[in-house]
Amino acid sequence: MKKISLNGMWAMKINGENVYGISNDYMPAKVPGSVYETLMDLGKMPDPYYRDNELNALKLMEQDFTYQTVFNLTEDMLELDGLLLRFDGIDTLGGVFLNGSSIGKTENMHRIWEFDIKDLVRAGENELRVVLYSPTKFIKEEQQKCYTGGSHECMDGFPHIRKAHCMFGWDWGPRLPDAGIFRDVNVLGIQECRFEQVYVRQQHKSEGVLLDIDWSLELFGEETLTEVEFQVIGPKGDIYNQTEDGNVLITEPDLWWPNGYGKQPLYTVRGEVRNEKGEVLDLWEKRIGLRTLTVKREKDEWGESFCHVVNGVPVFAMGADHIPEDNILGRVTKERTRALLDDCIAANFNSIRVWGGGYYPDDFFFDICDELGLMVWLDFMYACASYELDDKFEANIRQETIDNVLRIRHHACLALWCGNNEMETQVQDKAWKPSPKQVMDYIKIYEYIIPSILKEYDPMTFYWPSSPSSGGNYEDSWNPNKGDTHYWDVWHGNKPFSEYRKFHFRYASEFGFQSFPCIQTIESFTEKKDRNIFSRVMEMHQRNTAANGKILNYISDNYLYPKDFDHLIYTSQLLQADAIRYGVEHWRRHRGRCMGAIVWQLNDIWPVASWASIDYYGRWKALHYSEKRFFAPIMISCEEEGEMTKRPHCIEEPHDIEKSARLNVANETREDVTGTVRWALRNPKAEIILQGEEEITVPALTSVWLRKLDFSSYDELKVYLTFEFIMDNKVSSKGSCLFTAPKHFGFEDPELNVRTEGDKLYINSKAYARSVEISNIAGDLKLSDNYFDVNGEEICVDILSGSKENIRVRSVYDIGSFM
Ligand code: BMA
Repeated sequence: MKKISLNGMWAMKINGENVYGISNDYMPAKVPGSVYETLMDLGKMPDPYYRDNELNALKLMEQDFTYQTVFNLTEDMLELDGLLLRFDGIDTLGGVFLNGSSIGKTENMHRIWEFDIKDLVRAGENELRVVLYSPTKFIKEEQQKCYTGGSHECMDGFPHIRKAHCMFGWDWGPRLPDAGIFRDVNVLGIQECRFEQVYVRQQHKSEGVLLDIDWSLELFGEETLTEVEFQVIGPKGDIYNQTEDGNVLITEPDLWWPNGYGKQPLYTVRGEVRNEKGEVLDLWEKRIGLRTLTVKREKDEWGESFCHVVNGVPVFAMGADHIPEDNILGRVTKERTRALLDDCIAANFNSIRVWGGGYYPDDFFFDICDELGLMVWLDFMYACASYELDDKFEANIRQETIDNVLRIRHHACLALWCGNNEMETQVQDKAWKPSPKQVMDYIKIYEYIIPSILKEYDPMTFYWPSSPSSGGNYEDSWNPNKGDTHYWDVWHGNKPFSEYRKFHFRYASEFGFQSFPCIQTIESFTEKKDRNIFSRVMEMHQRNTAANGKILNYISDNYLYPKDFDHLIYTSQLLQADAIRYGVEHWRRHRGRCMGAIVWQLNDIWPVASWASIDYYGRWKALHYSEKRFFAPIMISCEEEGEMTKRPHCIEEPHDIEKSARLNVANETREDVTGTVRWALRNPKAEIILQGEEEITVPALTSVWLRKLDFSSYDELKVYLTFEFIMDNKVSSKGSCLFTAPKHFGFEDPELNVRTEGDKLYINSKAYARSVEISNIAGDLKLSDNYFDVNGEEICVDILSGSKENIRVRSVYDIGSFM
């Protein structure tokens, strides 16, 4: 097959008067690219992420746009049996014109569009035009014809268009429904035939892994004799050929594992179709990983399990929910995605859930997840809405499903396909006022159309109808003891962190807590006068209307009133880290009953206050460092009782309360581990009052409880507990806990200081310093650890990247000290 790339500089114009007063002349535009990207590159439009620039950028989308290019074809191309124009992604509503004739329409950004151009092209120059129609006008018009409801932060009518929903706004995202040609454009020249599809099915047997390769060809010319041959190249370059029955047997297979459980070897499967003359007509090449991967759902004493099983091993899923990495799609690059996913590995993730309100990620996203060992829970792109199914919509989403299943199914990382985000529960609860037909349409789409396509195209991958769900059919959807759960009572429901302990979900696929990004990120979209969380600009960058109130409310429960804006940001990040740690540690302590903790959310689409652990610029919030600790394969944690759980308000009539600690060590590796648990009860100066230690063995893939320690006779305002797990003379995991809210603890000034020696930082404290933050003025510091506790000692951390200049430290002690 011949491929002529049409990527490069095209021309683009705005059709009509626009908010920026830009003329209707053609201007140079990059393809792949978008309207916003082009106008920003040319300096014709200000950055829509700055202050409230979003508002004008949204108005611009009421226009239509024309993209135009000219490409050359040679005589010999014209002689080929098939000529196709292929768009890997158009956003979204397009009319495609070749040499003045209409060749088709596009109406779904999630699909691949191919047009037969054989009879329309000529040797020499050919003119290609793509007109992109206003997405905002379209949804408005369609909504008038038929009501479909959905998330209130998103624009009315968004379910009518197959375009990343969050481009129309979300509770963490702006309304910037850009338009463009966002993936590759090619002319494909086909001689005789091409691969229509190739499916590699694995059978894990005692003699090795048998690859059963199923393929089909799409014919363009006369039917001729062809030969199809496959070969597999192992991770060390070893070659495996097909046996007579067409299968390939991999003896001594090197299995693929999620991060933390083993390595990620990848095998390349290469196929060729040749004609009688031996000419190669088409090539197919993909990398696969040898593994079995499914979800175990078995009745047990608590309900029904929900757990990834990889190569027979039950895996506790640890990770976060992924949203699109940028509203301007052209800014999502392989390098940026790799940096984000590397950060997931740095925080000990083994999983990631791609949330259904965005778009199906690029191939490189899945390639990187294959390489890093991140299991992908992949939602189909439907979220928080009700959809109206008619013949046209059905045909459209059928092809969308087929395109994406064919594109993604071979990836080792693909753990699960999921029908949608939160729709089973929301349609059932009539959250968006679905019509009775829409309630039925829901079942038709997610429990018939999509699964029947998967049965045909990817029967080996587990399918789950919705997240959350207990298995579908609107049955028991909220059951915490069955299927996966989204738990939002902490945060949306204003419940205290300890509420997490009331639940032992089988798999928590969403739970989250918001925070503000760090000051440097806030500076990127504000002027000095905006830097107050209730300013108009800050509120434009806080899309969950109740959120600022919630943050302040949770601060009042936990911390002293922060002395300034910068300490408010810091405190919000500590709260976020505290909250999520509270949940995850609890669920890991109950490994076996709970088998997944996927934090809402990993990343941001623009600079904003949100649930993300990594902000838009890739800066780690306190939560991400905390994730590194509480997702560590071997983790010690403490289930404490104290004022927060027994007497949350100090004005209650005085009564004795339990102050106790139950330590637990969780081992998420495939080996048993033996080590020493050491604990110490300390005063605010970090001096030890009482201590103990115990040697324990934690069997592989379990968690082990230690006996309860009772400290009820001590003053909760003056003691705290430190604990660590030591293996081979090294502390592998540690932590500390208070028996009162941090706001009421009698902290003493730790007189923190920091010194740099090469790539190391030494942090020194004279007393208990809780949640020590190390930062620099540039806001570019990445460390081996941060936001940790220092117990009147010196702690060393590695500088992984960033400037060593102007480094500062602070701790909880500083939040409320106005002196
Ligand atoms: C979840 C998600 C998102 C949303 C988040 C925070 O339910 O599925 O729709 O952004 O909550 O509210």
